[in-house]
Order: sequence, then C-alpha cells, then structure tokens
Amino acid sequence: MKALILVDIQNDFMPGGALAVPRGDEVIRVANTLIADHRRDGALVVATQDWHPANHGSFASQNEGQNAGDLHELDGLPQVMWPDHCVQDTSGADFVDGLSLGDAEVFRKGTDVQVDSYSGFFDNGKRGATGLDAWLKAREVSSLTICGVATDYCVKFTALDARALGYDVRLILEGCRGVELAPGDCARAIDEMRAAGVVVV
Ligand code: VGL
Ligand code: ZN
Repeated sequence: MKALILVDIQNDFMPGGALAVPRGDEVIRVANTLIADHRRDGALVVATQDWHPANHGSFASQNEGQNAGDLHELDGLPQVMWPDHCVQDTSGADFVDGLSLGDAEVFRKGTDVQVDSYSGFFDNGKRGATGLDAWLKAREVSSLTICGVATDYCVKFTALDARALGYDVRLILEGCRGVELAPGDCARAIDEMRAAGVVVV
C-alpha cells in the first residue's frame, strides 16, 4: 500500500504567517495534485500538524534573552529558537484553506512543552511516537510520498525517520519549500535525504 504524507501545510508556515517559509504557498497546488492522484489510486493520505502549547519550549518568547533564529538548548537537546507558531486552536495552526485534505488522517506533533518534534513520527529526542508508524504499518503501507514544509526541518526529519523505519520514500521537490535560516540549508537537507535512500523527484 502507498501513502502520501503532507507535512505541516499550515497557515503559520505560509507567507504572512508567524514562521513564514518563503514561497511556502507554492506547495499547495502540488499537494492537491498529489492528493487527487493518491485518491484515484486508492492510496492513503495523511497530514502532519505542528501543534504547540502556547508556552512551548522551542519558542524564543519562553527563553530569557533568546531571539528567533538563535541556537539554544531545550531539555538537553540543541534547539533552534522559533517565533511563537502553530499554537493549538489558533488559526495559525489550521491547515491552509484550499488544501483538499478531505478525510486525511491527521497526526499532531510538538505537543510536549519540553521537546520539539520536527518528524511526523517521533519527537526530536525519540521520547515518544505520534502513532503514524503504527497507523501506516497496520495498513500495510510500505511506500511513502512526502511533500510540504519545511524542507530543512519537518520534511527532512520525517523523510529520514521514514527511511530508518523501512519505508520506501519519494520526496516531491516541487511540493516542498524550506526555511533556509542559513544559505544552503535546503540543499544540505536534500543531500542528507538522498544519502539515506530517499528518492528525490
Ligand atoms: C517546523 C520549525 C518549527 C516545520 C516546525 O514544520 O518544518 N519548523 N516547527
Ligand atoms: Zn514547530
């Protein structure tokens, strides 16, 4: 069985959002095409949703003296400081209008104040699972197609974990956009994914 994973296609990651990904809105059209293709083929559609409590530890606002973009630490792990984003039950955390999600299964992440969660499978400390792997395995999914935001964070870690968990993974590059905090971050992320066996299309 095949499944499509739509990574964090949420308002706060779109232009004008709290953690805007440059040209993030360009993934919507590609995502909708992929959703239609998957539905036509009887494949599954899954969406991940960044879903933080308002006092999440990855927010610069919660860390004295830190600014967005700084590299700090959270509960023993290196942690980039982010602007407040994707706060639970705010419009910024909503999926983008115009994304044809239909009955896609949604997996939320980043709910634990003490640890960030870039991957759709596990938090950054691998302390907890979202249930995505078990859900896919229960449906005998072996092949994943991934698109969304951000290439250099949540897309990358979702794809790498998927490879480590044994899935065949195809990344649709034109359906991804990155934060690019430092120039070259997206290119390096793509190299890392390729090196892990992700097929970049
Ligand atoms: C993301 C930074 C913080 C992402 C989520 O979706 O790539 N990046 N939270
Ligand atoms: Zn986040």
